[in-house]
Amino acid sequence: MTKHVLPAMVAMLAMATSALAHSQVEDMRPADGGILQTVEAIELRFDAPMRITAITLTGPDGDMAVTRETGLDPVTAFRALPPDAMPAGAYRVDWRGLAADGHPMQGTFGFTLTD
Ligand SMILES: [Cu+2]
Repeated sequence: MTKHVLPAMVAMLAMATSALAHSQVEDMRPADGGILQTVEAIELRFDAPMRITAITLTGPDGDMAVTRETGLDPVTAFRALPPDAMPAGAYRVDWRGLAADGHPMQGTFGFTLTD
């Protein structure tokens, strides 16, 4: 039984530390799991500046071009534009970034476009 105490404490400490240290995603648009007819922009919000190093949009037919409005500076609000023509279907956004503390971060979310 005591064997399990230390790993649990380490895990709790790690969670507390990362919660303080990392820039965290606060919000994303479209919402994860959202069902929409159109998408005007892909937006990410962070509680501390994040340098987004890569963002990809995968649609029902594969990779799609994304136009960054936000450059490579660390930001709390990132914005990119999807292509004009987006077929109905399932989409996934994958991003990578560097948090304010220098740690690499990544995230994924998805949405569905209807006709
Ligand atoms: Cu960190």
